[in-house]
Amino acid sequence: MPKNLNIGLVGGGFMGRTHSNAYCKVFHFFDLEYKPVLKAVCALPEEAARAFADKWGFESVETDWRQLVTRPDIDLVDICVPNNLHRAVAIAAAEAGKMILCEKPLARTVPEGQEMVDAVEKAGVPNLVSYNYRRIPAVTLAKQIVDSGKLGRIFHYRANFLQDWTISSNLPQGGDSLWRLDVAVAGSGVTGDLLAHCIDTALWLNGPITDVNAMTETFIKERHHQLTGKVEPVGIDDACSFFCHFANGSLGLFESTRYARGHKALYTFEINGEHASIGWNLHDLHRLQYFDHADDSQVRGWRSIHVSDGDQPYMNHWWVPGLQIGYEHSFVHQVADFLEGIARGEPAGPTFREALRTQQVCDAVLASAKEKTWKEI
Ligand code: SOE
Repeated sequence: MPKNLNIGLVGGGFMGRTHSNAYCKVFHFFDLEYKPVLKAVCALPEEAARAFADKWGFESVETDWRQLVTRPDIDLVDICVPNNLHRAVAIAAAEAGKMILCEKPLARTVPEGQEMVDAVEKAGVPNLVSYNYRRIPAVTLAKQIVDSGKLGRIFHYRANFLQDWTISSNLPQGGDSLWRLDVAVAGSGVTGDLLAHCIDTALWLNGPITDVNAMTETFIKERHHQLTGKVEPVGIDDACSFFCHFANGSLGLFESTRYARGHKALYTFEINGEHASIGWNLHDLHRLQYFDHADDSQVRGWRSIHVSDGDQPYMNHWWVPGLQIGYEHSFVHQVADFLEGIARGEPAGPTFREALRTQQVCDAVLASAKEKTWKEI
């Protein structure tokens, strides 16, 4: 018989929906020892919390996260609130002995993230940071191919995350839906929000980054602030590019912006090795591009692998071979891996400690751009 695992979700926005959907679906598709139960959601105002609870099937609501994290009937606290609250909620949840799943980035800064790592490790509670793109089957397949050594020595790692939703100068900053533009809440702009995804995948696939050299730009310097009602300086980076060295000797090139007109959420990466290369693109997320120099020269070329067969990562849990899945499923896989890890006593990654490495790269990138110099990690 599976054991019930009571979920307490803090935050009822976009990410709260992706995580709730994952808890609803995971037990139908994966054989798990733990069955998630949507016990409580915490959001403000209370009507919004009730509406969210009714829609997703949460049994109860809270309006103060401190109440939620100490409730004896909650086993797992899921943090889906803006970045400035991650630290306080995570530390309180750890002290209350709860398992924690926290949205990315871990924190606004390394010192905040370090406190969170210390808290979960002191409490000995299972913990995971939601870098969901690792769990797109094509990206997980890329990890398996890299780990098999098929690429040989790696020369280049290249990644982009491009959006265009903040180009208008009339867009305000701050408040429920636009906190990502408010540096006090978000910590940074595209670096913590988008490049953090690219860095997490890169560290996972290609190992540690040793030093970085970055530039950032804030194209729109002032915006109306929704909470203060005043026009205030914009403190986030609208765009950031950096290059770096990896410990394995390869060179990295990363770019992210919210000013690439026409691109809504285009995350791409490519790895070039001595024998083979791989590439992936979020807008074609079920495909992995693969070039193998060992192929017969007459038919050698880029293969576009449709990652939808039962022997490819995660796919045996879904429909029948050939029927592809999408973005939402990365969150279902994340919950499945987290719960399986808890059952086995082997944590799924990235743990808070592993996600702190991404935070270290983000902080070094921002410091490098500010000081116009190389920064070691
Ligand atoms: C920002 O627009 C955002 O929603 C990020 O916060 C997510 O992490 C990313 O996956 C999609 O874009």
